[in-house]
Order: sequence, then C-alpha cells, then structure tokens
Amino acid sequence: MSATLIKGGTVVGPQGAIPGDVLIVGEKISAIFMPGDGPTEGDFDVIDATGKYVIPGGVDAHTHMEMPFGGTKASDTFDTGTRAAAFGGTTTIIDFAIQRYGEVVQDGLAAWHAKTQGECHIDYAFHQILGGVDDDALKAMDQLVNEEGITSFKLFMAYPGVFYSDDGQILRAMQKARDNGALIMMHAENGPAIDVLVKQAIERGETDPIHHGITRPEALEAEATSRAIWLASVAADCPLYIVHLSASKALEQVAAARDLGRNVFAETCPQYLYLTLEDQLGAPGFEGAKWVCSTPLRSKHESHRADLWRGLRSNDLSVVSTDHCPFCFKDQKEMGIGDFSKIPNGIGSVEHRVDLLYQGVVDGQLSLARWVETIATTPARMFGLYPRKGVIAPGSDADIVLYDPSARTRISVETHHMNMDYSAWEGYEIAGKVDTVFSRGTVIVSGDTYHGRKGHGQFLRRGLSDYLV
Ligand code: DUC
Ligand code: ZN
Ligand code: ZN
Repeated sequence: MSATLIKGGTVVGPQGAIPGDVLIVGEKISAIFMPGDGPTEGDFDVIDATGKYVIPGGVDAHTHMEMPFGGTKASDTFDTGTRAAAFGGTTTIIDFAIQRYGEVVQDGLAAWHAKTQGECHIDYAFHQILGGVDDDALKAMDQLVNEEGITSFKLFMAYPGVFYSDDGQILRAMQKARDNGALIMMHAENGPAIDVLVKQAIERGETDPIHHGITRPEALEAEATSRAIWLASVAADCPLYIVHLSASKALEQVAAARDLGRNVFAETCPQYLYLTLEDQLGAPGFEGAKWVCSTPLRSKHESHRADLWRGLRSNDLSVVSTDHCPFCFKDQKEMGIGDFSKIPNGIGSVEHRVDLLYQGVVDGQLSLARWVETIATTPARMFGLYPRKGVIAPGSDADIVLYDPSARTRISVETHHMNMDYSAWEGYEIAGKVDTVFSRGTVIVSGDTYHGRKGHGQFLRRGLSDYLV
C-alpha cells in the first residue's frame, strides 16, 4: 500500500491550527505526529508542507452539475465540474438529484446515478429535490433514507409550476423527515408573490437583469424563511436547513430560531458575501445577467454582507456552499435579452469557494478554524459524511489540501477550469492558493498541474445529520 508523510505543515481544523505531520497510508489518514516525531525510515514519500496549512478537503454541499433549468442545462458536466472543484481544493460535492412533478422519485435518483457513473474526479453524494410531494414521494423518502444513503431533501417555496411545493406539501414532507431523521433543505423565497412582481415589472418595460433582484425583495426571502421555520415547528421541530441565505432579515429569522434551540440551520454562498445588486447585477446593459441567481444578490447600501460574515462567525450560518449552477453567457444567459425572467438562474463558483473564504481569514472576518469548519467540517457533519470527510484524523479519508498562504490566486476565465465562458469573479485576487490536493490518498492537483482522472470519484452513501436534537 502506498504511504505519504506530509511534513512540517500546520494542521488546521475546528480545534485550531496545530503544527503536525500527517501520515497517509493507502486511502486513509493513518496518524498525526508531533512535528518530527513521525517515521524516519520506510517505504513512503515525503511531502514538505513547511509554511503551508494542512486542511481537510473542501466539502461543497450544494452543486448543480448538468442541471436542466430555465430551458437549458447547467454548463458543467460532472466531469468538468468535479475537476474544477478539485483544482479549487474541494474533494467532495453533494449534488441534487431531481424529481419533477409527476415523476417517480427513484427514477430521478437513478438518472443522477447514470449521469455520474464513471464521470467524477472527486467523491460525491446526492440530496434529492422533491418537485412533487405526494403519497408516493413520501414513501420514497423512507426508502432513500434507509436504503440509498440519501438523507436530505430539498423543497422549493419558489418557482411555481417548476419545483414549487405549497405549504401543505411542505408540512407533509417535514412530518416524514421528523419521523425518519432526514433534513429538509428549503429554497425559501415566496414564489407566487415574486411571480406577480416579475409580471408587473415586465409589463412596465423593466426588463434589465437588475430587475431580477428588485422583484425578489428581502421581505419575500424573510417571509418564506419565517414560514418554513414555523411549518417545521408544527412538524414537531423537523430539522430544517435554509439554502443560499442572502439577506439580513432572513438571517434574523434563523438566528431567533437557533436561540430557542431549534433544529434550524442555514448556509450562505460566496456570492452573497462579496457581490452586490448594484455593482454586479446592475452592471451596464445586459452584463448583469452573469450574476442572475436566486436568491439574488442584495444591495450594498444595506448591511447584508456584514451580517452574513457575522452570522458565519456566530454559527447562525453553519456552512458555506456555492450553489454552483453555471451557465455560459453566450446562448445561455443571452436567452434573457429583453426579459430578465428568461435568464437562467445560477452562478458558477465551485472552483473558488475555498479561496474566497480564505480571503475572509485574511480580511479578519473569520478565524482559520472557522474557515475550515464552514467549508469542510460542518458540511460533512451536517450531511452525514463525518468523520469520513471534513476532518484530518486517523481513520478519515485522506482528502487533504495543502494551502499556501504566501502565494496568490487571481481568478479569471482565462485560467479557471469550469466550463463557463466568463467568470463571475473576474479579477478577484486572493492572498492564498491551493497548492496540493489529495483525494483518498492520491495527489490529484499539485501546483497548476492536474494528476487526477474521471472515474476516481466514488458515490458516498450518507448517514443522518450529526446535529439533530
Ligand atoms: N437558484 C439558482 O440560482 N440556480 C439553481 C436553482 C436555484 O435555486
Ligand atoms: Zn435554491
Ligand atoms: Zn441550488
């Protein structure tokens, strides 16, 4: 069995940053030694990690590779998207299998298994989107939890006619989750009200991309977040996880529930921490289409970004995921020229999450420990992958990133690996860089060189969330 000693680095985890040497044997972490106390002789490679952070590989708990959406399909395949993720220090993704209204849940899951078979460069798991909650779907929830390793289900309060569930459907799914231990993930925006605002805006001739954000106001995210939290309380405190939380008032709802000790959690995404309604979505002409995503970017004149960073520090926000849902500008985003409501919703960031959150450390927004917790450890624990993923500990998979705080990353479409013809992060500079990436003991990235292969990634059957009370 191959073995590697990672020597001289600083191991970072939720416990903080501690100097240590990490021994990998085969696909697993075998031991962590005090600096210099590791083996000196034997058949193993030595990697010098002096000056580098040794962190668990990133776990991106929210991606949409090849997602059919808005009349087109997300432009990253599982091949291109997981390779790009690896370059960015992410070694596990959790993607969303989809059941649409009228479809059989297990058929949706089988379709996602077929799409991923032999394609992924890194390990992967699935959540299940339920677009039609009925008796069969409720039964399927038990089967997926008990037999398929799918322990979280995403419901939508937005997108009527596409993925939308009404309050009765949501309540029934929540009751089922309370019984079987699954986590309900919620897209919390009031879709029917948004559709009214969108129609009115288009009738007034307000068709530019910025109106995507204006017609999805904070109030309709906060209201839906609050309603989801109340519905979960009616379902005997069903565990609830709010996805892509973007707005201060939605965060207030989550924080209040958490203060009461409720099973309520939330994630945010890098775009809400850095980008804004005015500067990106409001870019001249049709340019803003690059940043059309839902929930939308929020106003820089309000306190959203500062509040979200604070929420990450205080654990009112538990996780940072990307909601990676890339579309090319040409032919895909362009579908919405003259009508913002036809712009496919989504931003591609799967390659940049680890770096963008490290910049939060450099900027004094997060501690090193909290960086690792929000990008790796907590998503692994939240979604039943811990301790196999998300931590550097004996027995865990050797998914490890050596991160170089003395190097720099400049993000550009010229250098990224995602299948997109633009970057939502063009010109962003990060004072740090992914140096080496191990996936289950194999070096798949070193410097700018790729050593991985598609098909290396394995499907992960997940357990229940660690956090439920
Ligand atoms: N939001 C997006 O921006 N894209 C995919 C689906 C979603 O909820
Ligand atoms: Zn969503
Ligand atoms: Zn999503």
